[in-house]
Amino acid sequence: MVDAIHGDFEQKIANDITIEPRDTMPDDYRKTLIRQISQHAHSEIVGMLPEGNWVTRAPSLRRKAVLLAKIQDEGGHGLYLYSAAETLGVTRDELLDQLHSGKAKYSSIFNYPSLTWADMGAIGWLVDGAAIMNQVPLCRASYGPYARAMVRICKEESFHQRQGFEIMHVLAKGTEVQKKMAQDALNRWWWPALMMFGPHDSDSTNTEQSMKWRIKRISNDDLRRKFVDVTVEQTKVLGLTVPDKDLMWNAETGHYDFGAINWAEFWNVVKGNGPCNKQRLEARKAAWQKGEWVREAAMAHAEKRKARKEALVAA
Ligand code: BYC
Repeated sequence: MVDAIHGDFEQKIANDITIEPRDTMPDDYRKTLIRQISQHAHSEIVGMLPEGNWVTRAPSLRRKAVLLAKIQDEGGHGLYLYSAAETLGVTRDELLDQLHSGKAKYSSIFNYPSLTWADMGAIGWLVDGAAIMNQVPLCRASYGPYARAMVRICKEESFHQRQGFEIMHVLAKGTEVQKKMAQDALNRWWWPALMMFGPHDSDSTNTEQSMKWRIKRISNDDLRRKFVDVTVEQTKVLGLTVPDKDLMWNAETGHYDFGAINWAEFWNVVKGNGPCNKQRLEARKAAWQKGEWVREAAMAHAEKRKARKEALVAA
């Protein structure tokens, strides 16, 4: 169907004109966006949990305040993303039902435990670092509400990454025990961080179509390679070692070659059998149940305000 202002959907995509909620769009485009944006939103709110584990044990008041602010940002990212998904005609309740029933996916990375304080550094540095690499191109995604939400999210993620790197830097330049702790966190988070980018392009079911629709701008493997190139250099600054014996600079390609990813582990985690999948889902469900009175109170307040406004208009 042709839109008089910008031409049809395909033309808008070809001309990099964003698709907006009221525009005509193919059903599959809408479905893909709901899938990706909601998975992303779920990842943000599940991603609050491994860090929440360390709020009461942060080593100083400053560290605690920073960690709290970061976790709060992630809750905010979830809200922007759920709102963006809602513009596609799905309700937040439907999306949360899918999360709570275990039907919806969220990022594999958040099913790993945060065992020491150094994990707060590794999560910020590696997990948020991988997230930025993946999300900066999404600021140019073809769907307007998603692209605009990503702009603010990326700015905040960038601060998160730096605070993570700073924690790692302090530990890596500290006592022998602290350095060991930093190395151990790097060892445990490195491979799961590489898995965050998703399966190899040859095994990725959605990439080809999502790139045609300009939702995704860069493929899973290309983003992963960019991440390795940048992060290996940062590891050198820390004086730590990437846990990959096959990692080697390749002068011909101008990129690092790196070892094989354990895809069996990745799919096992995605299917719900990772170290913390059960715990994460239980925590989200409990938070939803405990929050019922807050939702009810907010609705009652909103209805009261609406009634007062209507009465004023009528008077
Ligand atoms: N974990 O065809 P593919 C954050 C699934 S939050 C689980 O390549 P696509 C942060 C994939 O869904 C980080 N599942 O998929 C928060 C698909 O299954 P379905 C989250 C994964 O969508 C707090 C199947 O595998 N970021 O930044 O083209 C603190 C085949 O994959 C994963 C986003 O969500 C995975 N890692 O590409 C700190 C960004 N990877 O859905 C940080 C937005 C793949 O067909 N999302 N799968 O059943 C994306 O950019 C893309 O969805 C992905 C995957 C690159 C993740």
